[in-house]
Amino acid sequence: MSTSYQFPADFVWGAATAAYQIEGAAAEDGRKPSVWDTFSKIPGRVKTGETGDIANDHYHRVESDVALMASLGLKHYRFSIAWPRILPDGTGAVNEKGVDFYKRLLDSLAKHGITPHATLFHWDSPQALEDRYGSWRSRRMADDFAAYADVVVRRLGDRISDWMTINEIPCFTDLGYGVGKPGVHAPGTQVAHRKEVLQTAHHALLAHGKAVKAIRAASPKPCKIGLVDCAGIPVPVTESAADIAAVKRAFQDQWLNGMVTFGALTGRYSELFLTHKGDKGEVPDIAPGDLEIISQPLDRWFLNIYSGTWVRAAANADGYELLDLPIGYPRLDMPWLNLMPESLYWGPRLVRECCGFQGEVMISENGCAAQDSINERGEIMDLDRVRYLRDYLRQAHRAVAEGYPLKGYFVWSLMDNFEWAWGYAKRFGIIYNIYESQTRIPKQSAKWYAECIRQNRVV
Ligand code: GCO
Repeated sequence: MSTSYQFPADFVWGAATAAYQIEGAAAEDGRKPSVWDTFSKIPGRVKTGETGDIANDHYHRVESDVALMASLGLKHYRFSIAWPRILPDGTGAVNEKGVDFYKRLLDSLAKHGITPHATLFHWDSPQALEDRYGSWRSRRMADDFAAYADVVVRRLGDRISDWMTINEIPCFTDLGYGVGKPGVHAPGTQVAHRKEVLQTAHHALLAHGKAVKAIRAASPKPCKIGLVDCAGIPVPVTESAADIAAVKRAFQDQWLNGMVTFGALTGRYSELFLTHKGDKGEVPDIAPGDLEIISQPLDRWFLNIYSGTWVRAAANADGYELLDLPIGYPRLDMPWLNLMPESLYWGPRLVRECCGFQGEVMISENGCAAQDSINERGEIMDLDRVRYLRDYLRQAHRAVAEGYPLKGYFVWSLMDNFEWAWGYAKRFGIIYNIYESQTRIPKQSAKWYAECIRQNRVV
């Protein structure tokens, strides 16, 4: 069985996108700016000078995009809801026209038998809240996010039972706020001390916890809820007992794992995080009861995994060593996209073994940018992406085969889109987009992925 890479019958095969990266229609039907609208218009912040004003024009092409998904045999679709489309001022009056857009999307998905997985926040916070109180720098953001979650679930909860609260907390906190220099993601703020950066992550975790409660209270039907984590994944150089023990130590303090993964799943920031950051005065202020709110029981834990870090045991105080990559290490088309398929196996395993999480784990993003081109027959033969996806999915299969609770996989991304500070220069889609004409062309990887879905195995 295991060599045919067959998945269990109920394995979730999907594709993912995010609102600001595909929707466009940035000023239409009552939507007001998000911090990404503001940030992308500041010269130099996006390498190509581009914005998400039009993006994939998905707002006007929902029906044909969903039909295209259906033609690939996709049964699950992860997308995000734009807070400033629903609540243009961040709080207060609801923009029902914005809600209607998501109803159109959801009805279209239902028509094609595709299950929606909705992310409430994928980085596009309302500019109004940035102007009012500095968005994530304030605890008020957590309450306003929970109120927004309530509004969405009351209106769309009859059509959605799979919820993701927040996508990748480190990417809009740690990358949104810089010490001594502006953050490289929106809002692109400069702060004086790293503690202030970690404080924004703490507020985002509070927002997650409060939103979980709000979703459960407002949902008209049973639903499953999780947080989308981009945990740093340490991978043992050898699968020896010593290196595996080292990896479990390292998992505690890779990037913001010590806060996000451990805070939400165990109700405590990890011991190594507190030691390392405490020494430098970087641990955020934590009010009594905060970690209780942050660690709401969850049905699912979502991991966005693209790469990892090789680790080995070491005779130092931490018990591990993170290894540098040699020059020439295989990499896809991003500086950080080092080929490390084993990360897809170790992610689900470490969440279970280090945090004791007993719920379902899903890979909510995995994929790669590649230097795609159209050949004379009009095809995109992205064999590098097929190679990448196949290697990673085989490791996902290993996790399932060994009994780790990996229940699903969403490829990033359904189609090429606005890649944040890189603009449209980086293509992550399994569907190619010609932006000038908004023509969608399934790449070879899409055809390959469709066959995986059809056979329910890695082909
Ligand atoms: C991510 C983001 C995506 C990116 C992708 C490639 O969650 O980092 O969810 O929006 O486009 O990861 O960098």
